[in-house]
Amino acid sequence: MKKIMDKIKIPEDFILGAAVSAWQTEGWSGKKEGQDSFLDLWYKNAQHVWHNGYGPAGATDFYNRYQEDVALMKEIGLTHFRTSINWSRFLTDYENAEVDEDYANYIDNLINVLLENGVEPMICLEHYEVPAVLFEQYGGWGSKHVLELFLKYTEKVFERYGDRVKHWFTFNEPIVIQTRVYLDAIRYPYEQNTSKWMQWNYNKALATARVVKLFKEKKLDQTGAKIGVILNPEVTYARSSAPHDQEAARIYDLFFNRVFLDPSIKGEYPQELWQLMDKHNITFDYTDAELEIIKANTVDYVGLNLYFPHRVQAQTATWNDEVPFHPSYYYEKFELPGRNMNPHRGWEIYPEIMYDMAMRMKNEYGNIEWFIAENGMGVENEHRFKDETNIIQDDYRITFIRDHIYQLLRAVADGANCRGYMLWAYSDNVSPMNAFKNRYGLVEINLADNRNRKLKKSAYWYRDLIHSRLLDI
Ligand code: BGP
Repeated sequence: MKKIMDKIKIPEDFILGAAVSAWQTEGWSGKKEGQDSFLDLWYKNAQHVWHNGYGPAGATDFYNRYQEDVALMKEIGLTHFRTSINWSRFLTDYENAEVDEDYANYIDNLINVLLENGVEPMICLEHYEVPAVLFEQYGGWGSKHVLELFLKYTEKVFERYGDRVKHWFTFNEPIVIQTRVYLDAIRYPYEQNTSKWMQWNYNKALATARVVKLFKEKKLDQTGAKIGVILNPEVTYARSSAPHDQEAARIYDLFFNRVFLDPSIKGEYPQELWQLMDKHNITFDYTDAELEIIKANTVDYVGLNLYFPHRVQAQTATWNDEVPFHPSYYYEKFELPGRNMNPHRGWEIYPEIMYDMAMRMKNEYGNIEWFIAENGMGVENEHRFKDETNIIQDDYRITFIRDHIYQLLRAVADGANCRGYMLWAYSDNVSPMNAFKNRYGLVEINLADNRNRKLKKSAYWYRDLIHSRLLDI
């Protein structure tokens, strides 16, 4: 690593940006009858997840206030901004892909304003925004018809914005919704069903390959644009070097990481995963022609969302054979004694995940280009850290970001092909889990005061980092 005094030089082409998603910021302003996403349904039916009455209805009102937000992004100096297009709002008719001109114009304007201000847009086609009606009618991503509708939607998006957007992603964390729905059974329809979970995983991996194919057919690859997927690999550490704990971690990795990393980057599923699916009778429906599409259409790059480590050991409980198969047949989580915690989110803070994942990308995934698409720290009641100038003094966030970027730069120095860091989040926003309880933003959204925006101390720190490209150590 290049050091200047007690600072590390950040490579000039290393992206320093920030992310949000459509649903988590836009609010329901302008949303039409029938345009609910799956998450809207969940929020409408689960009042307990609203935070003091604030939730996705108002969100940060980004839909109306994006110009103000882009001005702040420019002030901070963000080179890249990632958000999504809300599938459920982009169309008025999902079967025939009829575009909602109001929403599509808003996206047009947003992209233009970003570009005019020197902020490169990174656009994700789905960040948990599957239309609710497709879930109710067809079972969501379990259905290949929904996959076809996703392609119709994507085609319209490419036609409309393909001339300007250079960074595209199919999904954000494609494993998450079905994990909550079919493994954890904490979301509608509250059914533990590992087969359905696998089918969703497969259909989304196939959808990514089909979108990559479409991208090439539309010749977007010849415009300098790239297409990828944003995954959330769970950087996994076994409790011990004992064979049973190592095996638990290996299987955990197959089910939760390689299930998307391998088809997206290598174009095929690991043999060990086929064997496990076979053994437990959870193999998804597929055709050889589909597997060929996956093989021929791998992504250009990947975004990785890394927040915390996952620590596993071999399952200690005796499995009740009457319970349907669940991957935890093989593993259980454990908490490392004395770990450094973010108590607000219940997540361990362990910046080495960055370095360890980077080395894995280098050694196991052909050193494909990638970047951190999300990493950040959610904290409750941040207003208590306001100083006399009314600015939130979020030094804990500065330390968090610095420590994580440091590990990335260390990996880059060791040959990792990591191209940047996108902080979660540009601003405070609505979490699918608990609305506005935990705040992640560089920018405070003051809900009680007309959702006014104000930079936090971390925003000034990030601004200085972007300008100096020197990281304190
Ligand atoms: C990621 C999601 C984001 C965001 C973030 C913070 O997994 O991609 O959308 O929500 O996590 O997590 P949470 O909101 O659950 O605290």
